[in-house]
Amino acid sequence: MPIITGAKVVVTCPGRNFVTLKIETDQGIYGLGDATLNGRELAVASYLQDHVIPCLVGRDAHRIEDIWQFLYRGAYWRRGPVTMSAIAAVDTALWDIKAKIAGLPLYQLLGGASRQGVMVYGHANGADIDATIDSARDYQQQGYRAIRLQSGVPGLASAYGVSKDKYFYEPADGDLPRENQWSTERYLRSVPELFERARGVLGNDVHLLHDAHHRLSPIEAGRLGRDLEPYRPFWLEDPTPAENQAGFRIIRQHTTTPIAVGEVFNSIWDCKQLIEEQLIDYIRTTVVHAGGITHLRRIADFAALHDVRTGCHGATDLSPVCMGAALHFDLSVPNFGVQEYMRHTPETDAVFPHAYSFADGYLHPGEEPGIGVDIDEAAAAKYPYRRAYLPVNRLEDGTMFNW
Ligand code: KDG
Ligand code: MG
Repeated sequence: MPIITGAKVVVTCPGRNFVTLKIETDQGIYGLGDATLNGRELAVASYLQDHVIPCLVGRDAHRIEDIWQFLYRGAYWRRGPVTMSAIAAVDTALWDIKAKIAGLPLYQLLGGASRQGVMVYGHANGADIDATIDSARDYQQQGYRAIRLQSGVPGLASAYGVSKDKYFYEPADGDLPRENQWSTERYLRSVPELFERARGVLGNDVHLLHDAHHRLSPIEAGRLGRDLEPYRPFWLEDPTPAENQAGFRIIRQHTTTPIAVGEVFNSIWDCKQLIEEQLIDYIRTTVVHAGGITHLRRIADFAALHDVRTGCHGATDLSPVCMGAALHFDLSVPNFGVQEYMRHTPETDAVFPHAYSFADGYLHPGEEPGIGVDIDEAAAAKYPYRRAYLPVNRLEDGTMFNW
């Protein structure tokens, strides 16, 4: 049995911050896990270094479930994004080790491929509707079968999801939180027009998605969903903050637009009512923020009982290590829906060499043993940590609002 001999946390900032756990074994095989929590990176690094790694040394790396239960059930303080990202990193690294020892790509250990590739959605955005549609056409020409549309809102100086760069969007862009402005009224007027025009230009064969980024009340979300119905969106994401899961009943009473939620969830308990009552259609929890492969499979199996499919978060703050692991999960899970894919910068790709690749609208995790993602520690050392925050949001009268 492979014994854990040590582990270390690598923090690097090749354009943005990433936290990576590397677990080593006495067999010379190591595993990697992503532990990046946007804007709170060092909290997870400390949790791992100071509280988790000392408990790992000497354990059998094959006992993934037992180590997961030790870190979750064994701890008095359960759940929360910091704890669950740390557990996720350990879990992912252990699956990486197990698959490397087996000499198989991870998806083979998860039951094998259920499909030929993982349909991904790209991010089309622009300062106005014309620019967003141009960007979407570009994605369509590259072969994307699913595209998220986000556009600047007339009257607002900046909007969530609109990047300065053509391909690379990085919302965590201030060493202290920048302040954005928000108006639900202006936003609700502009999105249906975006979708009407986009459907006209892009046709019916491409899936169109939209992220409301927790900005609406349930009844406002119901109205937006209803207004978008003629353009058949694949999903409306994060329509409203989900602390009050029962609030989603109101959305369901008003629209048949499919609802996706959960990129900020960290455990099955965050989505229990949403799934049980079939208040959502896609669950967006992913490997790094929801307890790793082990817990994500548990969520997906529970979701399958209620006709909810997966739609893993895949923004740039999820490192290539998370993306690689997510793709093995996506390829194998029966109730797969779609995978978000925001390309990383060339600097990030150089720090994390990986086997996954894009073709014809699909990503494939590749056939390398393990998760197929490595870290070049010498390259990582060239990019020291830089504090970076997501912005905050205020209404036009100065009231703090949801980001
Ligand atoms: O860390 C926050 C980002 O990942 C988030 O703002 C991106 O909403 C997002 C998405 O759907 O990718
Ligand atoms: Mg989102």
